[in-house]
Amino acid sequence: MKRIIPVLLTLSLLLTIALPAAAQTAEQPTYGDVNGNDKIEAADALLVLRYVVGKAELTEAQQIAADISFMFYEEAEHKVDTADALLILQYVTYSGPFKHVPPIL
Ligand SMILES: [Ca+2]
Repeated sequence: MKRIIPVLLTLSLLLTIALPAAAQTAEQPTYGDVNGNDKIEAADALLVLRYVVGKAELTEAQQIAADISFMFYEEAEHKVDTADALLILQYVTYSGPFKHVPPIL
């Protein structure tokens, strides 16, 4: 059971990512796409890190898009932190919880 939860969460994240941009609203941002350019990339992780150290501002929708670690780790808090940046980078590099997930693009 412990192994299936990360798989289900990963699939949930991928389904969210795969939704067409037109179907999304400000209340439903794409998880991981913090800068809103319809791509999940290292630039999103960098934006999260800049926010964490106070060098960038994030809108409420961007904070929702950035706050993903709670989906993977029970102990994660609902706040934007370095764990979120790490998960975005792991998604980009198909490592960590994404290492068995085939590329969707
Ligand atoms: Ca992006």
